[in-house]
Amino acid sequence: MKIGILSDTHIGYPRFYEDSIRQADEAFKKACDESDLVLVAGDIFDTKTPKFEIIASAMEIFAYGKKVNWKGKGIITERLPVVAIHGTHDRRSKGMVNPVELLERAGLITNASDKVVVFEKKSEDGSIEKVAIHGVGGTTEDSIRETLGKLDFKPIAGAYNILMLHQTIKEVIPMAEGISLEELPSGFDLYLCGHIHKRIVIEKNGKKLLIPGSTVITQLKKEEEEPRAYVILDTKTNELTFKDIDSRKFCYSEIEFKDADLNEVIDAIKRKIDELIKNGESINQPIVRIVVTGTLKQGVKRENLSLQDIYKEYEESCILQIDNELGEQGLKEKLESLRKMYEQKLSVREIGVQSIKKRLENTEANGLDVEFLMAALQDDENIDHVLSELAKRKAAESEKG
Ligand SMILES: [Mn+2]
Repeated sequence: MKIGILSDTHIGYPRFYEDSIRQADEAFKKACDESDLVLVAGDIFDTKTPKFEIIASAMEIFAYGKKVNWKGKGIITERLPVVAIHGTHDRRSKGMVNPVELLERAGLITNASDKVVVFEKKSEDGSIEKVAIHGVGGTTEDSIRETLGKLDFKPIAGAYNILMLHQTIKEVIPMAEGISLEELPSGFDLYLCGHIHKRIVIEKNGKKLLIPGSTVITQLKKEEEEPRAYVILDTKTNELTFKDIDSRKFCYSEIEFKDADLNEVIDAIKRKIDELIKNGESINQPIVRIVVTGTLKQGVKRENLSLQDIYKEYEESCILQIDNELGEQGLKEKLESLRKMYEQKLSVREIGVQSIKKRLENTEANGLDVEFLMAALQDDENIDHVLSELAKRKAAESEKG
């Protein structure tokens, strides 16, 4: 079977409203045209209660799925082979109707949030191929394990099994709260996850994870520079092919300065923008984000960097965002702020000592040297040392008494 996959269309995303609709439209329609079954891994909408205008746009897009001749492609299952889950943006609490359920009730999608749906395709030679989608609607990071435990999904024998979810995956974003591939139930042919807006395929301990990425740019992060895409999965070969859509181009660049004056900064920003937008005239203005970092000449203030003229100059040629992260501190100012920090730290420490004393009042450790405790507890490996030290002191005290 050919399966068309997309995610995080964020229809109605306010900053790039038109893009969110047009790019979702292209990705969804092409995915329908090129496959026997389409999967959407959550965050179809940007908010949980979108305006009617946004819902109407989404309905127009998904109405295309009803016009496709799925039967002609060999699909023998009665339900619509456009399968979606809700994400974290279009999730509402239990008992309330979320906008993905609206699409379901309008007959425009098959909602696989927290359930399994199976599709069958009959080939020309009469053989039947089965694909099972095990859907997990987007949920909070602290409840996903419980949800997975309750659902207790197991691969169906004789089928190509896909676990579709919408969570942070630790292997992809290690710093964040999330769930690791290892914790996901095993034995699925593909783990499909929305939520992360960058495209990724990784394979670890026999688990193949696909993150299709969003169809619209939302965060203006460096990692979003790749074109937006949908994916075609061939279940026979297990091959995944990213198909770029005609998405608005996005360029990100950081420029670092050292003791620069304002003209230098302005010239460098302009040169960088020219360089970024020169390749390829597009009908769509590209999105350009420039982050300026580093230091300015002594006496030059970062607030005096006026970007208005640059914004005006490039108004026609790109959607521009410049982030001024320049520091203005000379050595003297830096020392001064360090001194202030130190001063504050000292007082915070004193407050800490008071509050620890209070907390120990009703424990065995009452009356012990809090200063000693504070010093010893700097390192968590010292806890055992502190406990043994406390025991010694107690013993010494009771001998005295
Ligand atoms: Mn998203």
